[in-house]
Amino acid sequence: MTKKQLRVGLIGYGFMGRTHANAYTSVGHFFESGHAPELTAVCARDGARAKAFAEQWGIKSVETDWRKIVARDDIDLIDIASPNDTHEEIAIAAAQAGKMVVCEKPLGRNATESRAMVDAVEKAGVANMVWYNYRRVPAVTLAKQLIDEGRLGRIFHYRAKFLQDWTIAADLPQGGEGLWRLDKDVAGSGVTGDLLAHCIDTAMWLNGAIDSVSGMTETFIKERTHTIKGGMQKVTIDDACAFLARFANGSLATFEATRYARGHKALYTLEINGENASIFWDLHDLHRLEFFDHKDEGRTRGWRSVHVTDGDHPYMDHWWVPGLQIGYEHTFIHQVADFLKGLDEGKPAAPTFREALATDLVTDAVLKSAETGRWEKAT
Ligand code: SOE
Repeated sequence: MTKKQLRVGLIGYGFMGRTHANAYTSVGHFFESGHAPELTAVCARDGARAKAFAEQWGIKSVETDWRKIVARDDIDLIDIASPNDTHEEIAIAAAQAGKMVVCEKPLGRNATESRAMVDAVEKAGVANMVWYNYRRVPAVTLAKQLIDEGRLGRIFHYRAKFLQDWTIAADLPQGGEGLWRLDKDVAGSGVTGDLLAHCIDTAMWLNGAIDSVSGMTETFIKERTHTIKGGMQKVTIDDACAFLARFANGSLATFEATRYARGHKALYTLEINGENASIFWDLHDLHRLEFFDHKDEGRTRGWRSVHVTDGDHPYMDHWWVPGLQIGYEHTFIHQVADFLKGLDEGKPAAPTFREALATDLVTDAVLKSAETGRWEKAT
């Protein structure tokens, strides 16, 4: 098959830049598509480090100004994997230049920025997608299939949490590489936009729209030294957030995220309780889906642990033989595979910018509710 080249300009070489670079590099070995991605250029402010990254990943060209990469004729797709405060400006410029745009989550620092990004890609008519990778864990995609098939019946409860512990130390600075997530000006918010955004995206994909929320947040360490601004500066991100939600389908939900759960590094769990069945999933055991089906014969009824590695499980026919697991990095490969499939079929891969805006409307409503002390509409 003659493949259409998809020349990617990657902006950012941090943790997410690496997950994306790995996805573009690997996808063609495992998934068939009429489109072949090629990492054409990488862009980051630090030229020497961008060059080292380019050498490591076999990328021929390096830029240090994102405007240059956006203006290049030999780039079809701009991939934004740089900190959150850069997303809006780059995405809008890329769309105006007629490039396809994919963007790390959260789309914008708030829904106002995200809306402007949605408008730009829709006006330009360019393909777009936001990297919400946890949808592409095969066990989570299996949960989606079971829900869509009606196996759970009416859904009563949704429960999600994302727990970390990496910011407990009071002498951890804010700002700069790796620590911009603690700086509200750059990140937009703390755990709400960074961690709960994942939980909300998965939740609305599995269980439909969230109608209203009631949230609380806390900033445990009030001041930290600032790597860029210097000196002690007030910390204005939310270190922890918990919220209640009502889904449009009538189900009730609890969500929690924190960077202060000692001992937890990235514990993302979700549980859904329906009339007929329940589902539980845990990122630390990501290849398993726990499933309880009330229709099972009574004496042997119980939670079953499905090892989601068989050829009839989502995505798994592209990998090894049944029983052999895949991991975190594969979720990004799946996301690129779905994007390429979308290009082949002329159907956008989810979540598009517009679909991801819905998540930012929820996170904005949660943060507003934490301030007002009232329930807030999330749509
Ligand atoms: C934060 O530590 C973080 O890296 C998030 O930014 C990612 O989106 C999440 O998947 C893992 O945790």
